[in-house]
Amino acid sequence: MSDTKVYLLDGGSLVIDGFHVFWNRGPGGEVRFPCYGVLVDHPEGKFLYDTGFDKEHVEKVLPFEKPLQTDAQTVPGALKLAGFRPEDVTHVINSHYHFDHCGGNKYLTSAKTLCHKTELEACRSPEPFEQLGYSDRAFDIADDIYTPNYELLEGQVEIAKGICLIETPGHTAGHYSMLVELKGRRPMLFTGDACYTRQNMDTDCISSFHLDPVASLNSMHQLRTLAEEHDAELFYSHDAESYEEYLKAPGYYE
Ligand code: 5PN
Ligand code: ZN
Ligand code: ZN
Repeated sequence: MSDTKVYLLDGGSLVIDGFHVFWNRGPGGEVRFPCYGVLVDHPEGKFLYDTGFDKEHVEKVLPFEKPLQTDAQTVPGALKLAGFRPEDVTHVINSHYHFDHCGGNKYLTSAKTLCHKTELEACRSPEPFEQLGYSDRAFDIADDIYTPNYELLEGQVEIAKGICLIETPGHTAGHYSMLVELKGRRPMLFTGDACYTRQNMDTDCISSFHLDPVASLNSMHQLRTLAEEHDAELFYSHDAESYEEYLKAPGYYE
């Protein structure tokens, strides 16, 4: 059996305000940040954690976020760079169902969709202040796109040997971070939106998009502790500076 490989699939970038990245702290002003998916090529399947945003959706619903996405930064384009086709993906896992993490699900029609039970409920009946975040529901539309084959999860789950989903609620109701163990390097801990950037972690400052700020802060602390315990490297969801240093497909971690 081949060993596990991890590919980061570049998904383009969006703009939000500095006060959204650093809640009540800022500084304000435009911040352009990356979006990406994580393909774990594993003996038990090909697992894709997060699928970025759908450019058409953002242009229509949130044009003020100024989406940049080339064809190579769509899910099919980025998979191709890594040497895969959408049909090869066996499992889709979304950290949560904000539009910038599930926009490419609609391409992955052969995959099983792993989903936190609470997150699916939350995105189907969002609080008023969550409606924009949960505005792209194409992934859940049964008729004209596809019928996702959901498997609902709760708690901490090892979805395949060495791939563990960690509950990190607060940003949303049912958020999952992901820890991946590899043969040849430190474990990789993908925070998802439980921590946008290294600076959020280092300054104990959560993002302004959240369901529960106290739970958000606790989840960020949980990730810090987990990284220390496992000697894991933290990979942040929207950190332009760190992202430059990450290896992107066709490169991979193993
Ligand atoms: C990138 C981004 N923009 C807007 C929102 C929102 O309203 O909730 C989450 C979110 C985002 O991640
Ligand atoms: Zn989010
Ligand atoms: Zn996000």
